[in-house]
Amino acid sequence: MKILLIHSDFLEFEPKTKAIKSAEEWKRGLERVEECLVVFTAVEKSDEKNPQQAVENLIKEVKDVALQVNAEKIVLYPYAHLSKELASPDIALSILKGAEQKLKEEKYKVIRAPFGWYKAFTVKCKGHPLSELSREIGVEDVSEALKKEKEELKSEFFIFEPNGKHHKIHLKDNKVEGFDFSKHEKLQKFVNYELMKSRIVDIEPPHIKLMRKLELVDYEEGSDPGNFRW
Ligand code: A3G
Repeated sequence: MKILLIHSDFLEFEPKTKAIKSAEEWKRGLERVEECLVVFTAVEKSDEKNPQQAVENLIKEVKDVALQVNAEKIVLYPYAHLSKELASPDIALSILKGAEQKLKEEKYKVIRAPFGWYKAFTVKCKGHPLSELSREIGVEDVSEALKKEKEELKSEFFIFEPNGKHHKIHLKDNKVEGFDFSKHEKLQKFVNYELMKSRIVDIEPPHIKLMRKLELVDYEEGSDPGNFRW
């Protein structure tokens, strides 16, 4: 994704003609936004690999600049002309909508200029050193992220006795070694379950997409990676 950030006294835009069939509806004519950070955004093909991370990385950059220039209002402006390798309109729009929602959740005022139009616009750049910035935002392939996680995850298992004695156990030839389970049949079943079955996630489970699409569950940014917010 490539973005151009302009800290502005005002932005005026007016959708003129639809550039694509799936252009969003717009009935309001000319729109004027005072005191804002305008984020001209071209979503790129590479962002399709991991749209969720593209949203996260986009809002991180935007928040970073908004904080530095002390802007409370953000205009997300689809601007295809910053790249030659554009994402499909569907994905581009969903990433912009995702960023809009997340920034709103963080109490920014967000105006999203309509997607899929040729628009007339006037922008008054403030002209201070941080008022014109550009950023290139990359994403990591989902499968690469999972691969990394797989490489980093290494589990060790121990059985602790009430008296504090502990035994490191491990799997060898599909048998658990390191503890005598002869008097602990149920514990053995439990340990087998924990150790035999691969607990490493190697593909994204299919329900994740559905849960996010239906907005039932998403990742909680305030916690360690991977924890859910319901
Ligand atoms: C304009 N200034 O750019 N990223 C951003 N916008 C996109 C993309 C993309 N990958 N694909 C389509 N119009 N659009 C006018 C939108 C955007 O509003 C663009 C219009 O569709 C035609 O490409």
